[in-house]
Amino acid sequence: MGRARVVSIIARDSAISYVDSHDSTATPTDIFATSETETVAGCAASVATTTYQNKPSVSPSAEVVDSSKIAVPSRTPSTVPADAKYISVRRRPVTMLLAVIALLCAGSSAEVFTNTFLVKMRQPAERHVADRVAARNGFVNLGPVLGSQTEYHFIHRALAHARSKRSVPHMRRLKVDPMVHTAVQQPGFKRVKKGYKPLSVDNLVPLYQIKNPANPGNRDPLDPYFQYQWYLKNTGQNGGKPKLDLNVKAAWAQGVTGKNVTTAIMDDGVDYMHPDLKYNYNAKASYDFSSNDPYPYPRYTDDWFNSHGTRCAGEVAAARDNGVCGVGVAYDSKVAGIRMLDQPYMTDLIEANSMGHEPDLIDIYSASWGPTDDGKTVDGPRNATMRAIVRGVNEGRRGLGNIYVWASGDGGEEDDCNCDGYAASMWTVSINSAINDGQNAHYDESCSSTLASTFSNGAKDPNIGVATTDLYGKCTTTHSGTSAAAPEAAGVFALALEANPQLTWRDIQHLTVLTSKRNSLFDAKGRFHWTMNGVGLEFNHLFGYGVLDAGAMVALAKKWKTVPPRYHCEAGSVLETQEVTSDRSILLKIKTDACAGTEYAVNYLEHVQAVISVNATRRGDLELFLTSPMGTRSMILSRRINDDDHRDGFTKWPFMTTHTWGEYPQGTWLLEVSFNTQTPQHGWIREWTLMLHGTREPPYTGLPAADPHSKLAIVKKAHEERSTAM
Ligand SMILES: [Ca+2]
Ligand SMILES: [Ca+2]
Ligand SMILES: [Ca+2]
Repeated sequence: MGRARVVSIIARDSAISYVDSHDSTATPTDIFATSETETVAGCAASVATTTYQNKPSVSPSAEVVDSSKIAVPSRTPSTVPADAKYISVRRRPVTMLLAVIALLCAGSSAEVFTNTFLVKMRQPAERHVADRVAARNGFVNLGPVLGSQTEYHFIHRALAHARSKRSVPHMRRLKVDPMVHTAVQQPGFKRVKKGYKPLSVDNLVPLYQIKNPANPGNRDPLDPYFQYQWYLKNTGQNGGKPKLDLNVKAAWAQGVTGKNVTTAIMDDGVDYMHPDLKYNYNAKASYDFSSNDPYPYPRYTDDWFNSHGTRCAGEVAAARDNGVCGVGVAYDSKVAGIRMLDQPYMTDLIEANSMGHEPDLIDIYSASWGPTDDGKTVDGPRNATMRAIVRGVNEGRRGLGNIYVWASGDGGEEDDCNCDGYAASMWTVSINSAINDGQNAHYDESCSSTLASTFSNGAKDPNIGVATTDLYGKCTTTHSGTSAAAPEAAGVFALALEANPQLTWRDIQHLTVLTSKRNSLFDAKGRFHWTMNGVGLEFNHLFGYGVLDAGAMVALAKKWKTVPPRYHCEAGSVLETQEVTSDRSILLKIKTDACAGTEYAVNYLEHVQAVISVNATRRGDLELFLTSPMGTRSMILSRRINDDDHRDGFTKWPFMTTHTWGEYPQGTWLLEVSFNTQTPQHGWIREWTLMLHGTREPPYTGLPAADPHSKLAIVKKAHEERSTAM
């Protein structure tokens, strides 16, 4: 019920004032992301905000929240610990309204401008009216942005796709049109596919090794490449660890194969004529945002550069027992192709339109791309894309919320996925990878926002990659990177959604936490150990809560009861600037009652965000640790040796941790700010705001826990003991 109202808030354009990212009126102090809306920030120069001017009433579970309600507790809590020297805690004033912040920046090179424009009409206009406005000014209207009647996506075909200056005359032309309120030329930026390795012809394996189709059921698929799909069934082939796999057979044996679930592959296109994909292709839900047509077929290049999406699609939904390649994790599910990567520059509107495409036809969006993994980039979703994600989780799947699955990144130990605003978002499920013997892949990044892991390449034998479909009807055994890991997770979630179509986006995350397994995953370098959090859940900084277990997830999904409503509590802020030097770390404290006594009280955590502004003479030498009142210490930023930024730092960047899932947030939180370097450095921490997200009620009360040793039983027991003690 409440959810529908929130939806209307998001959709009510009149209530929103957009500030162009280069509008000087957008000062950093205007910006704050509370609640689910999240997020975040980047270089001040390119921060864009969305401010809600009126105060809507908001459902507790929806992902956009009136922060004036969240922020102000009914009484002034004892948030300032007597012993806290460095700290001032203050609650945000009532006037602070919701802001969506997009990010930008640092590490990116000189800006470029594309030939596309976000055009906002003075009043709602039908599509054909907007078409006329475009035509009379020399533009083509590509369509509405996120279904809006006031915002449209225009292109000017005579302009170069990318140039270094804004096209002022074209913008002016639009702006003087009486129908047009504002026009913003879209900046272009880089988004890279994860895990792309140049192909050699040897990797391409011939197709059509027809075998007799036989009865499906409890037996192994007959598809010729199934034997290479060790991530589906690991028998120890090629030096792998037996039973270290996604345990999909246990899900299939429960009669669950992904029926009626659609996963969109947001990538460089999908070869939907492929004999292993064509019957599971959902054309209605597909689109090509790179060339604006309904056919997201990959663009041909000699080196097969655009094979990425096709490979990802096969992992999710390649057909079973058809004699072609292998099988998808959810081989009766559908895939949609959303082609959006294959162009010189990405824009906010292409990302937004992709992530908001057909949110009632598409259940799961799988993304294996992101900001450059060079270990010095800090970047994430911009304004329209952030709105698309928020709309997806609030309204998609008819209100249950879309599932966004994200590859955590291929930057290796030199990068930190918390610097990738897509992976670190609460609304994406970020997935890392392990190789066939349980160690992390050499390209894996680590960060506290990763929720779980699946499998990818990295074993000594290059052929022990991910076997799947390939371009032009072929098959491959060498799909690679966390790219290959994310679609496996999408497939597992498709199984869970068939088992229980009522699961919300949050249910999927809870199921992931409760059913992922440590199995034999380990850090090859011995840096990150498995650790128990305050309610008995084991996590690892590399792997999150462990490897997905499809059989266990489907079994629990079948009896799942939707978790209670979600609340958002701004637990406190430290706003005094403190100097940090290489020989003097800073320890900040926030003591919080987690909004106790208000209607936004959070008693059982889901995500925690530390929104931080800090800069340093060398950003890459900074490390940040967040410790919960129950003693769980999350490394929310690790050293990045290639990041030599000395100017931008982080501006209101929402570092996120999943490691305190299920914990109780009341008490003192600690933030350690330090340098990890031999070279003298110094910096300034200017803000730390602690955002708590979770439920007021214990989340698993209605769920029977048959096995007393299961993760569910352990957390449930902890929660029960607590509520009786209270
Ligand atoms: Ca096309
Ligand atoms: Ca097949
Ligand atoms: Ca990265």
